[in-house]
Amino acid sequence: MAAPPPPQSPSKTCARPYVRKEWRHLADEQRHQYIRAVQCMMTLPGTATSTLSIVRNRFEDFLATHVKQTDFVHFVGIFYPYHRLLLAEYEKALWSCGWDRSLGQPFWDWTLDTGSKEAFLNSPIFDTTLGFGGNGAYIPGNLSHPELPGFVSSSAPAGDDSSHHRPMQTSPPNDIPDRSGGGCLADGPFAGLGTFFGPQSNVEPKAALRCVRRDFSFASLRERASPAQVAAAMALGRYGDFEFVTDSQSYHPAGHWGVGGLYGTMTDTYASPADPIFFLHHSNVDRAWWSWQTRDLARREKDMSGPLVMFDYANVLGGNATLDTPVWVGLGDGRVELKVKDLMHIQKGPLCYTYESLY
Ligand SMILES: [Cu+2]
Repeated sequence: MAAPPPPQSPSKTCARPYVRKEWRHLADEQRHQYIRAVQCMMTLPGTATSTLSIVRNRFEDFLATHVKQTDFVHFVGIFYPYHRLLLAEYEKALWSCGWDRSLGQPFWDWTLDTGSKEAFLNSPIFDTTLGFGGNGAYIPGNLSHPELPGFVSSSAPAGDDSSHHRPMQTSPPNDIPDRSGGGCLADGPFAGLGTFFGPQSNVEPKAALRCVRRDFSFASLRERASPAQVAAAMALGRYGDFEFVTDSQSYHPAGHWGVGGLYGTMTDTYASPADPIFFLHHSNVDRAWWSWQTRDLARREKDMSGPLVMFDYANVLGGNATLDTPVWVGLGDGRVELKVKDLMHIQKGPLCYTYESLY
């Protein structure tokens, strides 16, 4: 099923792209409106509930499809097109919940918060009124702590025959020395938020909700999402290199680990969209891809590669993604399927948006 065209462009043209802005560049009333739209999604029925009974609402539709698809859409070629489509669908749901139709999914430009730990902790993104709330309470622990929220421990036995399919490298490479939280999200408009999803790919019904957790690690953000790291990514020549470096090494894990640390929901590769801040992080990940694409757009709107199988960058288990590789999101009635080539340009085909600024 093809995605319907965005509401502003009944024709194939994209005369008035909607604008994705940095969170702190939105007016206060717009920030309130965005938060209310996310809260509204949490009150509407989910289209995926008939497929997966633990889906409680429209917001969790996006969590559900991400959890079910994680093994096929990370550390693979379609990482970027998949998340581009996921956000485009999330935007439609926001609009149907009152979000301003001239605006798209706001982004979190992490580079603005890598200057100092104080700047990070005081970032408008974590504001308790006009943002997404702050850190969780501190919980002592390390990678071998028994209360890990379903981590795939890096000490798992070698030779485990599921290792091809387990995202070993998606866990932080070692303990996170400056992790500073770990407890439930306790302040801000989403305080007390929980889900039945997780940890990781677990979708079995449970007796109690699991809270969304935060475990800030400024070092993870600074070391991997600094202006220098972003500039280094922008200098890469081929999509295959750009995808590998940014997906698994630099700013993509930085945003997840900076907020999620060791115990936080954002560090859970599968269930991270349970934290609403996920969508601001990934909007900036997409902005970085578009920033890279527009440096040589004629070539890069056609440049697709990267493995079909997770972490198979040597193509031992499968081939590479191409412009004809299918990309879909949504479970059950909410499913939308396109091809990579439909998602290579943000103002062509089904997409019609722009960023207020680029890297
Ligand atoms: Cu993802």
